[in-house]
Amino acid sequence: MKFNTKVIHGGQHHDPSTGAVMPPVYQTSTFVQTSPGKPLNPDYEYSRAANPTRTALEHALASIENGTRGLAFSSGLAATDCVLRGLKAGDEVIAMDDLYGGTYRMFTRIYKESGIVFHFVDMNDLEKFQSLINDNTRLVWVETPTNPLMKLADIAAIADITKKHPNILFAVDNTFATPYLQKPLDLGADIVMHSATKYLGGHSDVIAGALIVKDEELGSQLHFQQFATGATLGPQDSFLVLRGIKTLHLRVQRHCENGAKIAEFLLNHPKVECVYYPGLPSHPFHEIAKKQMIGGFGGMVTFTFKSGAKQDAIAFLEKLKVFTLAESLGGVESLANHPALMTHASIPEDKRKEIGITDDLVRLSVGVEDADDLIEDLKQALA
Ligand code: P1T
Repeated sequence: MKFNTKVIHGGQHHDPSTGAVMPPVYQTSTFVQTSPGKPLNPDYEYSRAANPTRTALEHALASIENGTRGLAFSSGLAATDCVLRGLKAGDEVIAMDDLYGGTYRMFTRIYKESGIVFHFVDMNDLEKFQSLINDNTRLVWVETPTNPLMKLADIAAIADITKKHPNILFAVDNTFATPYLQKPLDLGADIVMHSATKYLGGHSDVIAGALIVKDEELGSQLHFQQFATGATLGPQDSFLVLRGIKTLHLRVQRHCENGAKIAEFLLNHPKVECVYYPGLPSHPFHEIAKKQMIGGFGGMVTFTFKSGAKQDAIAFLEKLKVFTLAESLGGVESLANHPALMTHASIPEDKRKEIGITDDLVRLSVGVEDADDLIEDLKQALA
């Protein structure tokens, strides 16, 4: 199947008991057994291990990312946590130096405390990256494009390096790109992670996470971690994400069109200093974007003010009318965010400055409204 068919049919079956076209919300914690240890249906005994609505979503996830196994979690961070739980004290992780603030907080305040060593590096410096690999390296963690600076990493080039080291897993947070634009497993990554709260769900009505892998053994190990620790997605939320996936291709196409128009508008605005959008030829990683993001460059646009003033960013955000000032991204409605004060406040100020999350930096999640209305809104707020 082609991608646009997979989002609707991939891994899906009509409900065997009723013929329902959409999988019912199996709102049940447990399943009947006919004799001790003999469930009526051998696939289901307790919903932490498996639930049919979650299974339907997990099959869809595996299908759209070209994996063999999908796992649905109670949040994006729970999905990330599941991967990190496989590590022990002394193991080392090499991570991109620009990450969602919550991921950075988990790495530095939870796992660093338990003895795991983290190296944060710009993955575009492949020599520097390679020089950090040693016998203790177990995981390479990349976001591309990154949140919020829209940096890119060359997934295939990193996979070429990690493949030479059988003990290293290479994970890609594909939240910003979505599988409509970018398929990390095809490019050589071992694990794809999603905050399914974002584009997969697509309607700002659910918190969810996902892991997808190609290797079946790795899939079983991750499922065991998830089952044994418990951060599974409930049936109602699984249904919502599954429904979201069915229009992913339509939505992302429009997010890309609107994102490109807004990036262009901001680029030509006299009060705007820098625009970070991988679709712009001036973007430092535009060539990598053209190579690995197929069909568009997404709906996330970040920019700074010519004045460099935090107050200008705040005044702009307070004046928006169509864009909503809120954390999160990837929903049908346009959102605006001040990373330093909101989503990335958990990164210490000196670290934020070091990587470029300045106080005049604004991040836009461009929705699927009419682009003219969005541009008018930005115009009046900038004025
Ligand atoms: O919020 P949660 O579903 O747990 O996902 C965490 C997460 C992981 N990775 C990326 C790239 C993310 O953007 C997020 C969540 N981000 C926001 C809430 C935000 O506004 O940036």
